[in-house]
Amino acid sequence: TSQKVQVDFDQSTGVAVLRMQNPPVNSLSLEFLTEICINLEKLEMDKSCRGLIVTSNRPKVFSAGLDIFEMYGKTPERCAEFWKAVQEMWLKLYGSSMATIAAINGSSPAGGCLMCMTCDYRIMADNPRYTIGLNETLLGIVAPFWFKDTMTNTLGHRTTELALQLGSLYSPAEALKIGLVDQVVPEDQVLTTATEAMSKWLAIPDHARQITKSMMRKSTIDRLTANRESDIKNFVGFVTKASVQKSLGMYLEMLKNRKA
Ligand code: CO8
Repeated sequence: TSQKVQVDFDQSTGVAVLRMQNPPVNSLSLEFLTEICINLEKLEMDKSCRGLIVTSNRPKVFSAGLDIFEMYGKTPERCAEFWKAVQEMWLKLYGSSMATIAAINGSSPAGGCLMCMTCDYRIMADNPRYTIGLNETLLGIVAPFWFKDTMTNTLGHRTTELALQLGSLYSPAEALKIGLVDQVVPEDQVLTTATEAMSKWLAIPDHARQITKSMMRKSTIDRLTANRESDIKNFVGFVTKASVQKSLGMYLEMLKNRKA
């Protein structure tokens, strides 16, 4: 464990809890993503670790998604390195052989929503101020195909079509209704509910659950694995465009003004 990622592993249950703590809003920077990946790899290699609960140690926010500053005013080389780390995080989580549960104790836009959708099961706090969704279009950017695939696998084609084009951010109740989360519980019960749910997942023989999970997700994972380089090129080309930089600048300005 380290500064931005706190991992507590319970030997007796085989369940690890990974808490994100990258102030103020757990935005996914290159450094933070790298730390998350290192911790995921360690847990994945530990055969006694069968379940993973991902949650936030920050108030009100699960994760604000990708760090917008990693996409704003950066060199193409740096953008490429950043994007590779985003891919890596997704590949590790979506392909994890552990049973994974997102304990969503705050807002979770864009990359934060992606993280949640990589998990096998999602539990969200019932606070109506929290939102979750892939809001990329609101920033003038486009969710990559594997974000889209992950959402399609979760919600189905039509709901994803609406959600992605409109950049919809859903309240917990709305998210439950469309199946973006599986359970909504009082805020102080998110983690205990996740722990209870995990025991159900771990009651299934690991090998049968793992092979089934892989069967459901393999084609989606293979699609990115086979196209990582072109996906990086595409991201760098898109995000460094003057028009996209302008959109991101305006969005950052909006975030700042909204506060005042
Ligand atoms: N990246 C960097 N900084 C951020 C981000 C972010 N994603 N989100 C918030 N911050 C900053 C804010 O600007 C603010 O900075 P400062 O204190 O210097 O003014 C600080 O964090 C705190 O933010 P708030 O005051 O807004 O905190 P709140 O608790 O009121 O709200 C929210 C928290 C709900 C998370 C809110 O900050 C928010 O909505 N943030 C924006 C989230 C967002 O839209 N993220 C999208 C990122 S893009 C992405 O993840 C996928 C991109 C896919 C690539 C597409 C291909 C090109």
